[in-house]
Amino acid sequence: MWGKRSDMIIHDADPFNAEPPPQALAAEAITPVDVFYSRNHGTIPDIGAQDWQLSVGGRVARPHVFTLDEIRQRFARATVIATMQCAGNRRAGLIAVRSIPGEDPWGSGAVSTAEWCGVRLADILDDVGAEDADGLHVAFDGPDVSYLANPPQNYGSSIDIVKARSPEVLLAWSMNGQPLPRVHGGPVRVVVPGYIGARSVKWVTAITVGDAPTDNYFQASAYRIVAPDIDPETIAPGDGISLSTLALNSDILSHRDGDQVPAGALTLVGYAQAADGRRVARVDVSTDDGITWGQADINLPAGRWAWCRWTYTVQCHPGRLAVAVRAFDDTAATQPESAAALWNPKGYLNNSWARITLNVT
Ligand SMILES: Nc1nc2c(c(=O)[nH]1)N[C@H]1C(S)=C(S)[C@@H](COP(=O)(O)O)O[C@H]1N2
Ligand SMILES: [Mo]
Repeated sequence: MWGKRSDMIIHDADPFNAEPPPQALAAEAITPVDVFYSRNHGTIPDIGAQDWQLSVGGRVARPHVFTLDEIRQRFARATVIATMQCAGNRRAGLIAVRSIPGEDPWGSGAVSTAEWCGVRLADILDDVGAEDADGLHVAFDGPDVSYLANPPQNYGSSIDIVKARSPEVLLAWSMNGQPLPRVHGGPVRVVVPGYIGARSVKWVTAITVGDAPTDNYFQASAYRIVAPDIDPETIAPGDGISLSTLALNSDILSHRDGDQVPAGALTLVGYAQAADGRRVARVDVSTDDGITWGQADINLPAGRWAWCRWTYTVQCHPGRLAVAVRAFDDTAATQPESAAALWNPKGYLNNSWARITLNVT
């Protein structure tokens, strides 16, 4: 489906929602396109590169409608290696604490890394003479209509003007050196490194500078952290805490909970990603459920916005091996221990310690 590997875990066929098995993510620093997770809220549009248009307006001096040719010709090309992560990544860990009706049980695979190429959003904003006052927001609209929204509406989202003008934020038309595939937002999508995937609007057709976040359902009602005692059916626009930056996170990709492994040398592989462009300073692995810890080997990330991969080898004996992983960033911040401490009614941003139990035989 959609050019993906046949072993993808399909949560829904339409809207298409699928994640790779974690072992497939473990293999490479840059995720192959056929492995990259995909998250959609409506039917995937079919827009030809020649037909695509982007209208930029709102608080700008010279509103303008761009074609892809114009964007390619007039602006400098920019490339960023960035890890995209859905706010619902690792939701299954929250569901294990308490059920989350109506939301897909994403496992470890709603996170992937690509080399994105296009132009800087900042250059487009400069070109149209966007206002630059504090507190402005830049809204993105996609053409895909979501019947999961209340009321049904096109997919949209917004980010603050400071992030929008940061050099890592792109309008991308290529992914890993190929034209951006339709399922990932081709011909052109927004890529907002460091923010939840929901802000990286696909098939973007309108950009609007305004003095408040967009009132689109996916900004005003979804992708917000709501208190554990609130019934999500009763959430009104503006309730809860709006999500932007991802949290420091890490996970085990090479093995899954309950896997059987032979006694002897065991090598675990995973990733860690720091929040907001910070660095991963250390990754700790425990094989006694968090009592003692050893340090994993960490590979230099492919860039400031990319995950950092780690490996850890341990000699193991027959029995039960309770593995836990936690990362530290360069401010010494670390991950919360328990998923229960993070449980929220929509199941977002689980960045608790990664934990699996292996059966060593
Ligand atoms: N137009 C549009 N953009 C969208 C979405 C969508 O449903 N429609 N889903 C968002 C979410 S929640 C995520 S996590 C990422 C997923 O991007 P991918 O499918 O390329 O992995 O796209 C975001 N952009
Ligand atoms: Mo997402």
